[in-house]
Amino acid sequence: MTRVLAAELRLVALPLVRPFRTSFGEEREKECILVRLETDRGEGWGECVAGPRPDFSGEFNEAAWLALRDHLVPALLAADDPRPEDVRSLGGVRGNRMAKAALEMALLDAELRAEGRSLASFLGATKDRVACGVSVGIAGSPEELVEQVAGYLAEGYVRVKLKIEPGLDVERVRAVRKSFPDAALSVDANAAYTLADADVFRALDELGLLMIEQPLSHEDLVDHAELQRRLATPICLDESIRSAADARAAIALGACRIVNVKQGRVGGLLEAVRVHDVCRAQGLPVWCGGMLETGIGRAANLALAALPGFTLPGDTSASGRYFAEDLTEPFVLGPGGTMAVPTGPGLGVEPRPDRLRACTRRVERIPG
Ligand code: OSB
Ligand code: MG
Repeated sequence: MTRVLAAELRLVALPLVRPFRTSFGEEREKECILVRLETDRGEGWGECVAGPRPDFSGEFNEAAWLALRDHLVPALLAADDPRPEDVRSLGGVRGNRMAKAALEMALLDAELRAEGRSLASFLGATKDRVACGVSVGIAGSPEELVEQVAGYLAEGYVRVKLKIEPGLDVERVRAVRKSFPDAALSVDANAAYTLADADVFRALDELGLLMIEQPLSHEDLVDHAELQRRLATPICLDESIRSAADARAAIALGACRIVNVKQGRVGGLLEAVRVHDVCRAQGLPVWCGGMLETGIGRAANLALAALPGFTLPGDTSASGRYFAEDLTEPFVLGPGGTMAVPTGPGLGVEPRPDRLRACTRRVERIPG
C-alpha cells in the first residue's frame, strides 16, 4: 500500500561535453524533466526522456510538463493505492508515454526503496555488469568522426554506433570501417531515408555492420519489411516500436531482426520488459537504447539492460561521454567495456543536491 502525498516536477539542463547531432537536429545541452514523488513510504525519482523539441517523438518537455502537472500527477494523487502497472492507463490518458515512463520510474523507485530491493532484481536481471556501446553524433568531417571513434574505442566501448543522414552516410561509414576493420559498428538514421535510397542501403550492406537502426519513417513498418528483404544486414527498429504490440507487429511483418528497447519511448520499464519478452520469445536480440540520460535515467537503463534477452551492447555509455559532471555520482566504464548494474534499493542512485541546484531551471510542487 502506497500513498502518494505530493509530486515535484523539475526542469534541469546539463551542458553536453560535445554537441550531439542526429538526422533531426543538434543538441548542445541535455534538458529534461525530473519527477520526485513524496509517498508515505519515502521518496522516489524518475527521469523523462523527452527533449526540448518534438523531433525524435511527438513528446517534448513543455508538453510532458503539462501532461504530468495537469493530468497524470493529479490522477496519481487521487488514486488510493497506485501501482506502477496502473500508470500506463492513469486518468485515461492516451499516449504521453515518456511522461508516463517518468512517473512509473519514480513510483517504482519509491516502492522498491521502501522494500530495500533493487530495480534490477525486480525487473528480472540476470547480470551484474552490462556491455556498453557508444552512439556517435554526426561529426564535422570524416576525419573528425574517425578521431572521435578512435577515442571511444580506446576508452573500451565494445560497439560504436554512427549517426547518419542523407549525404553524410556511406563515405563517413567507409572511412570509419577502413580505419577500424574489426570494430563492431552500426548506423542509426533516425528515420531519415526512404526506399528510394536503395543505393545508400546497398553500399551500407557491404560494410559489415551489425545493424542499420531505424532507416525509414517511424510510421512505416511495411517499407521496413520490404527493405529488410533486400538487405543482409539486420534492421533494428527504434522510433517505430512504442509498445509490445508494435514489436509483435514488426516481427510478424519481418520489419526488423533486432529491437532497440528504450523504457521512455515505450511508456515505462514494465512495458519495456514486455517488449523484451516478446522479442525473446521470437528469438530476436534486443539492446538497451539511450536518450542521453542523466544518472537517474541511466540507472534505470542499466537495470533493464541486465535482463537476459539484452544480448547486444547498449547505448548505455558512461557519464563522462555526456557530461563533465552528472547529476548523480558518475557512471564509469569498467573492465571489458562493461558497466556495473546498480545494486542499491530502487534505482540505486540519487541526484546530488549541489548538482540539482546548479542544473535546475524550474521547479513546481504539486501537493496532494
Ligand atoms: O536514436 O538512439 C537514438 C539520443 C537521443 C535521441 C535518439 C537517439 C539517441 C542516441 C543516443 O542515439 C544514445 C545515448 O547515448 O543515450
Ligand atoms: Mg535510434
